[in-house]
Amino acid sequence: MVVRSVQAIFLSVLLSIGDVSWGADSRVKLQPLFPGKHFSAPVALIQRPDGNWYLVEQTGVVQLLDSAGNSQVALDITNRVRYGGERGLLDLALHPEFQRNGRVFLSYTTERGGQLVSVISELNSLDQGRGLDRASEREILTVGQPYGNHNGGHIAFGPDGYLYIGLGDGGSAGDPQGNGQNRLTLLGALLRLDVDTKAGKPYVIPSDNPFIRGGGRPELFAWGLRNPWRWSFDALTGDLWLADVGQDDWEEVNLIRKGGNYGWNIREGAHCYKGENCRQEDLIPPVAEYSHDLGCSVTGGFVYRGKAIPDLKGLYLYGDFCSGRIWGVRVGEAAQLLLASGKRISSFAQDRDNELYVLDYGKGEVFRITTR
Ligand SMILES: [Ca+2]
Repeated sequence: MVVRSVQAIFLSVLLSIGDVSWGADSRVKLQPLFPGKHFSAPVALIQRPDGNWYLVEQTGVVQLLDSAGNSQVALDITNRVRYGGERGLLDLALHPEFQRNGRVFLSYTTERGGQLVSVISELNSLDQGRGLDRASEREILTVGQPYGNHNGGHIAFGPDGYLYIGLGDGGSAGDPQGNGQNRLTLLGALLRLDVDTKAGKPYVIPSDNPFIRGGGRPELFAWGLRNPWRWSFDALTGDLWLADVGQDDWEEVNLIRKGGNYGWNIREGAHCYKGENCRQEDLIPPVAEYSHDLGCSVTGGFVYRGKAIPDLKGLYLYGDFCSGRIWGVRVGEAAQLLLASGKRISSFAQDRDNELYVLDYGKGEVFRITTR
């Protein structure tokens, strides 16, 4: 308890002087990307091929920003979005051929007939994306959410050109419906869809999805997840790194394999979730984990493939929403603390040069990760 209270004091000091890069062992620092700009509940930042940015506000707004920080509202769907807590507009993804076809994908929660629903939809950009056309929205997939939390919501295209979608276990606590281990639900899983269909269908199943011939929903790519909050493909190798938010004790980082079962709610991190003994075989353990002494909710980042910080090359960066700590890890090695930032890290972002950024949910700011 003594250790815990000392950490609590340390943390409160950090949070109160959050702009200071803290500690002699800090290996990076944060530099404002858009000085003076404060966004409302920022949860995602995506750079367009032309260098401009889309910043996603959880309330239901997408801001378009140029490199000088000039912003304009590209999309406002606040009237379609159910916002609050872990609900809201949660992500945006650009089609790999965005420059040619202007296709933009959204992920958000809404309410229908009194029930919370996750929506994955697509719309077209106008004027090379200066505006996103609300009227062109068409739905790709909807998934009912039994509780308000653990909605996942991250979407991204893989190097294979398919759309990946992360969904949480449906919520509450402890996964009362057992969705994580149920391959017949889309909840608690990472999905993979082919959205380049010509037959008028919103999507088709990629021919090598693991359950295309049975054994589970064919949309599933990996399963046994609790609440995947931010994941990414290594820009060099294509490896898929995913952060899965823990329940009571352990936050985890996973390297995702096709068809893999990541253990929830049998295990939390590398530990049995309840009791001392649990099934271990066929459950893929995390690459890294940390206890709730060091944070409370993991936010996944990216493998650093930029040039500005050679020291970080090949490290997977991730952070914690509550403590603001940022770590780096390589497979088979211990995680390294890079910075105790004091920020409420809601997301990381990667630019065209593979340099990395963090979003601070607390003050609504965006920071570039730089050398000390
Ligand atoms: Ca797990």
